[in-house]
Amino acid sequence: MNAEIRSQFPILNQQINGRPLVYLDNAATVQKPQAVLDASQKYYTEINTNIHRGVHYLSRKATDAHEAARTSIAKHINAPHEHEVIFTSGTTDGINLVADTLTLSGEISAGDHVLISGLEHHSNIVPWQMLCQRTGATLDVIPITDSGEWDLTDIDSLLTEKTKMVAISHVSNALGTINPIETVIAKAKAHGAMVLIDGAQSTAHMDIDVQAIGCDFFVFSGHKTYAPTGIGILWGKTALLEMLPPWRGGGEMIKEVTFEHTTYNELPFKYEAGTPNIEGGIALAAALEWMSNIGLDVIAAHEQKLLDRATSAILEIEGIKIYGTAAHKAGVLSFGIKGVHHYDLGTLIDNMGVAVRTGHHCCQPLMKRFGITGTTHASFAIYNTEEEVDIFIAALKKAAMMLA
Ligand code: C6P
Repeated sequence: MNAEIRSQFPILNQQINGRPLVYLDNAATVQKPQAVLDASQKYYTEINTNIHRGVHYLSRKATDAHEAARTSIAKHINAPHEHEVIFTSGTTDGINLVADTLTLSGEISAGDHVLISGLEHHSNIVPWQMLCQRTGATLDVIPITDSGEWDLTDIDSLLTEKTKMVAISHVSNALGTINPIETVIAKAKAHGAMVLIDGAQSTAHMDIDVQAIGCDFFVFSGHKTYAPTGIGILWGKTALLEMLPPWRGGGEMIKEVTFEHTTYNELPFKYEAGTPNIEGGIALAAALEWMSNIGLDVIAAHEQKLLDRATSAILEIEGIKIYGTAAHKAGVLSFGIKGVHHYDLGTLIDNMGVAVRTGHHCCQPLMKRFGITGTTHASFAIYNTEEEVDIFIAALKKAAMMLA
């Protein structure tokens, strides 16, 4: 079964430095299956034109395909209304949209608090910092335990009636921790705070049901869910999206423009100024459908098997330290080897055909929490094999010996 799935990824069928590519950088971006490549190609070879703007045949066809993609994506995340599904360029774009419109609206102001956690990606830190600088609000941070989990000991003093927004990640990109978002969402809701979930690292590994999660906003990136780069989704509750002001001005987001005054379009177009990534949206719907056809539970179970195999094998290496040892983890293995710099390690194993990520993973505050500048980081996807895990571990052992 895995061999059949793997065969759907043409990029994996190549040699790097004379060795078969072992691609373990999936948290950064996943490779694209043929079904998604076909959806992109079909768009450009059969449909391409601008949408919502023409009466000609292709324009209607492209508009229908774009809106059908929105419908399909809404269904995938169980959004109650498809007008709540906003096309963005990715997770970063979605978070900035929410933070900026909250700033513009005055919905968050001096004296209010925003709560994030200590393991957030910079994309879920900096926009809130900017919001705080612009509004006079205060940024609070859930601390992180040695195992890389939220330390919720003081949550009741961190999350109070002053907290207006709780912006937290579903799964940590740097450590793989699956965060107990339900606990924090329940507390946020008890205090009337809004909740944004950064789903960049969860959407490719678990079923997403925004209604069951109980958040107000959910954001993710297409490129981490087997779709192209430059496309993503912001889902938000109708009442909030109606209440917040438009973000960027331009075509499509307007109802009527005069030099004196502009009225704005209804949802979702109010937040979609300019020509969208039409092909990206269509390919994203194809990618989510492709994942659903395999089954998110099947994907998660496979990645867990690889993670368990890699974790027990890596512990045999002298001087190894795993960062992120939570009981509930997605397929991410972040580690350091005593006396070895992560860049040297990453470079050496790249010479052996193994692609891993090294560095701070856009989580500098988290690295600081562990007193390090970065880690080496392997992350697994449905197309990876047990054999690849063994090649990765053997390469690591060899590199560690050379660098010792
Ligand atoms: N993490 C990684 O290697 P964009 O760049 O907008 O698609 O996604 C940003 C982002 C936000 N939140 C989390 C939890 C993320 O993991 C990412 C992207 C990549 O881990 C690039 S640093």
